[in-house]
Amino acid sequence: MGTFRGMKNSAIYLLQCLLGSTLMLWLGVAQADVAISDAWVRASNPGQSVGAAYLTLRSKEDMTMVYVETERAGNTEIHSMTMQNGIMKMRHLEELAIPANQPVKLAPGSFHLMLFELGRPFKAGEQVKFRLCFKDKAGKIEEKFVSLPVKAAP
Ligand SMILES: [Cu+2]
Repeated sequence: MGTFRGMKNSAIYLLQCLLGSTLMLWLGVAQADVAISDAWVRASNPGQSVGAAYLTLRSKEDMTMVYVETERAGNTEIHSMTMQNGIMKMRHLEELAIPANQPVKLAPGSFHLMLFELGRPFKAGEQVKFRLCFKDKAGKIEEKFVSLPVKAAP
């Protein structure tokens, strides 16, 4: 525990992240020291296949968010959003940097978590579990489990 295993293993850690949390527990992946606030999932309508979730991330050390999943969506991506000639453009990011002591805000009109292949709709008042994976400066993967409340868009 706590020993530096070298950059070579970071790809293996990331693979563990993709393989799911049961295996993660067996392999002893550390809990990420990242604070989460202002977190919510946008309420969705029946038949809607795509949704969004928002949160603010804070870390005392440089961290990178590399993977997000929830059991309520078939696929989850980190997206950025910018205006280009009056048109909203979304881009899929492989990872999102969280510089030390600088909150990174995922909010409507900006960065967000895009949720694809939704099953049942997100109803206001529900809690939705997410697993977030982060990479620290040494390349070690750490995870964090959070429950996000569903809210109607403001
Ligand atoms: Cu998006």
